[in-house]
Amino acid sequence: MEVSKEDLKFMEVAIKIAKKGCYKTPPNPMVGAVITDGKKILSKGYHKYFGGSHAEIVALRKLPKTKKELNLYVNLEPCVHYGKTGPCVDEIIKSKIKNVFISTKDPNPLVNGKGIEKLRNSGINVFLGLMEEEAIFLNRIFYYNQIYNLPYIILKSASTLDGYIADENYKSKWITSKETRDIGKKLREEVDAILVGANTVLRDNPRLDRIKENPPRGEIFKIVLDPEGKISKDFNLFKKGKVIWVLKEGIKKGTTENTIALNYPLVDGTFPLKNLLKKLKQIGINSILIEGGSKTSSFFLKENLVQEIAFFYSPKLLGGGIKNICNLNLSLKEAIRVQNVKLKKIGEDFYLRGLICSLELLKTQLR
Ligand code: AOF
Ligand code: ZN
Repeated sequence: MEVSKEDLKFMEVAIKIAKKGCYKTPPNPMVGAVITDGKKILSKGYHKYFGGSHAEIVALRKLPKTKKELNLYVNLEPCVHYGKTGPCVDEIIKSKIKNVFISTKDPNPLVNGKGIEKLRNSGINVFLGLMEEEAIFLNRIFYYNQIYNLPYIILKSASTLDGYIADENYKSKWITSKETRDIGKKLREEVDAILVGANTVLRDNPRLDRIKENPPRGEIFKIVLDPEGKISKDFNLFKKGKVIWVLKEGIKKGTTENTIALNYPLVDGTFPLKNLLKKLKQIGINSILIEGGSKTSSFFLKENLVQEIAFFYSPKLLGGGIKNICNLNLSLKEAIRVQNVKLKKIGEDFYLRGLICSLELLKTQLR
């Protein structure tokens, strides 16, 4: 059987309904499932929230009785493991589904091809790779987490068109408009944690809260890189949520119920960032938004630990001041490539979103 235009259309629906789980499924992926009789959709389902039923099970439960052979479209390989729910593959095998269309393998080591193998071994036809790129893009945080076992990092900045986040004296606090800043704040809903350097805290005293919490997702983590222990618990960010206070070895700050202090050696002015990220992943942080400042952002970029950028630009020029990124001094040949770039206009301002992490690379890791 060849994959047809109709099949693509059904997978498009699966991906569209998967998005309904947006912000509620992490650390699980967004998954949608569509069951058809080959001509029309008989039932649909999506993974609604972390710990909830898997998409395929939701769709199977809603399926009307039929004697026909059925097709299933799902943007992630059905699971074979017992996690918070039972294996989807077993339920598919018990049903009338004879053809399963899947966008990509599940990189979760507990699944990773075993679902496809079990389906095939029980006589079900499996078609792999339908809308692969769209599916990886949708769940890029999940794929990155599973493949590299590190948190996915989004770097945010708000600057003038020539890349200045403040004037020389840090006097210009707001560069972009209120409307743009509110959109910037919504980025916090996409991630488990926000990371800033201590200087940003000392200068702006930000709260770093989400606009709205998103149960059953836990409270946001606020990570502060404070090598010299310059900040204190009087700052706003300690008022709500959980704080991870990263300090130079030897500097003591007490760990409380809502504050975890971590100590690392400082080499050339920076922490061993990859080790820190591994630790944060163990704590349960799968995605991080870096919200400043300039040096903090640049250290992560330098170590190739940033996967995505969200840059806001105001149509102004300063010609000098504090740059959004500094000290990288790359040659054009070494320049960090930004792909899948999307640009949106917000009033006078611009919102640019792009990937540093290559979808192609993630794709090759799945094979
Ligand atoms: C599916 N369908 O809708 C989703 C899947 O703890 P659990 O039982 O929810 O399992 C979570 C893992 O299952 C997750 O890491 C991913 O590998 C897979 N997600 N699989 O067949 C779904 N959400
Ligand atoms: Zn499942």
